Amino acid sequence: MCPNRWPTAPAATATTRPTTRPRRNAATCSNPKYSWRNPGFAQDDAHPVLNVTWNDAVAMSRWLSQKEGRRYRLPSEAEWEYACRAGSTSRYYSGNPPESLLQIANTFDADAARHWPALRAQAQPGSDGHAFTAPVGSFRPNAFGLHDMLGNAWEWTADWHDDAYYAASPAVDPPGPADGTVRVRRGGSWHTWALYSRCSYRNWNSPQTRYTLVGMRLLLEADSADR
Ligand SMILES: [Ca+2]
Ligand SMILES: [Ca+2]
Repeated sequence: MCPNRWPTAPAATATTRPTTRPRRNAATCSNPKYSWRNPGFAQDDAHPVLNVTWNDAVAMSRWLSQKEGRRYRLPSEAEWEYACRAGSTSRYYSGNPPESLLQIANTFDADAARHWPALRAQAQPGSDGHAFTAPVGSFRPNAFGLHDMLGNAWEWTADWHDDAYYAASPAVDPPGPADGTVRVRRGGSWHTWALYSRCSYRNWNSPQTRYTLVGMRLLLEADSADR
């Protein structure tokens, strides 16, 4: 679908002045004119980075590890889900009702649907307060104190995707498949329906893919002195 149609309203007004022309699904758009510096709508440094590839995330973790002398990396898919659930067994760490997401996550809500009228039927009823990205930490954290595990930006994980992997994986701390063609992302985004903004839901892209919904969350390994 249509890189050159994503978004066309001036960034400064995009959150306050709904466009009258339906925009297409951002998930399939990757116009070079948009980047992590310019996702197509207003952001500042408090917002999550978007438009970064899996390769970018790995490069960032290597750079930061070298800079600080500690080990940063992407979480494995299992680590990510453990961190998202924080001991919960429900769809969301707020419970099972989709409407509970409004309290904990920035997803595709009624505010966002004003910019994509054709997708209104899929929108979360009600308002989470953000049509595009929200400043990180705007919503209450889960039981581990982690914010935005669901919604706001999809998060790359370290793992390759393999549908059959978990049927025969180690039960504890599975490290992920040894190889593959696409990397797993988790958690949903500001443009994602409640159905997909669950702790258990998986999706994936090639390591070279970037678009306006996908960012990263790096894990900092605890030093032995921290444990
Ligand atoms: Ca929203
Ligand atoms: Ca997220």
